[in-house]
Amino acid sequence: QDEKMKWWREARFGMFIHFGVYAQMAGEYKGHQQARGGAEWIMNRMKVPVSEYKEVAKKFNPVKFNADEWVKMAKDAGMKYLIITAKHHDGFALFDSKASDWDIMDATPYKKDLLKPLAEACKKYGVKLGFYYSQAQDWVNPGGSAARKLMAEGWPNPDSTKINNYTQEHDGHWDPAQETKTFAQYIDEVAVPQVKELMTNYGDIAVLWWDTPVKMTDDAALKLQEQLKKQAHIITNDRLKRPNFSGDTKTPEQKIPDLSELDGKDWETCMTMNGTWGFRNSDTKWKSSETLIRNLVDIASKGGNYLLNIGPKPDGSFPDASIERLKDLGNWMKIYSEA
Ligand code: JFZ
Repeated sequence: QDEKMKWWREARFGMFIHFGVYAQMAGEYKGHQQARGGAEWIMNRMKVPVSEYKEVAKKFNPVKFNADEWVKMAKDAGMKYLIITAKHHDGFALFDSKASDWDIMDATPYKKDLLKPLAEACKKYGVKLGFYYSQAQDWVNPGGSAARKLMAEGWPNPDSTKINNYTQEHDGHWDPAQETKTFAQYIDEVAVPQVKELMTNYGDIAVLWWDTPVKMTDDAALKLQEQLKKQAHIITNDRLKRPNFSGDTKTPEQKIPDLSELDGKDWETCMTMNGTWGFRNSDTKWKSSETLIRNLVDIASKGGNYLLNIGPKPDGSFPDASIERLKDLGNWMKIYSEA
């Protein structure tokens, strides 16, 4: 246990990457801005029907994606690991999955596994690779769960009352296509096989980052956990299922705990550079480089790790504001590692 945590405890700094079809929408639907939440939530917040969201995927073509560039930017900023959304709540797999057609191979014009080159680049540059996998919420693969959110007021759909009532009666779902299978079927037919793919096809995986265990059962959690045995040293967070599945690390979100809140468990603060995890054109509320450096120092001094997010643009490049901040962090790191 202590042995597998060794690199993580020394790492201090990692890169989070939220990338998927939502980047293509960038916080806007039919000319309306999403009112609340991260742009990666647009499908749920604005109740985009499954068929329409699949149409958006047909435009998702991240031709400027360059794995070496991404990993070098992380490494030059002083980051020791990288965690990418292999699948977020929209259920879209950024990798070649045999378990679902809702993946980058079959649903987009790009038709290349994005995680393969990323895994190779991580290996090449000595950056640890982790996968974020939304195990419970999946708004496209039938049977996945959906957090109950009312329709965003920013999208004045004339049917919003009807749709809101529908979501209340259908466990958060807004499209009948989401419910043609049971949650247990979704777990067996999509989640478990996909986690197996992630654990088998990409070499050494350092972290599995679970999220939002909406409707999770012990049975589902056990089956998913079983797949992790293929990676002897994998570290997991505490979001697989509560209670009983506490994982190795806890992940306070967007906040740095006070010393008095720490209980000896390993922890990692994940944070955005602006106000969204997934790319959003209109979000220009960037934290200053100085703030990010202070956060890193604060977190490191308390024994935690800082997982700082990038939301790449739909073409696969990083926003300029993010690149600038990564450079500033890297320069600061260089000065203080040589001193
Ligand atoms: C989740 C996701 O819903 C979100 O899109 C993003 O991926 C983020 C990193 O994780 O959001 C959460 C999860 C947990 C809490 C808050 C937001 N929490 O524990 O307060």
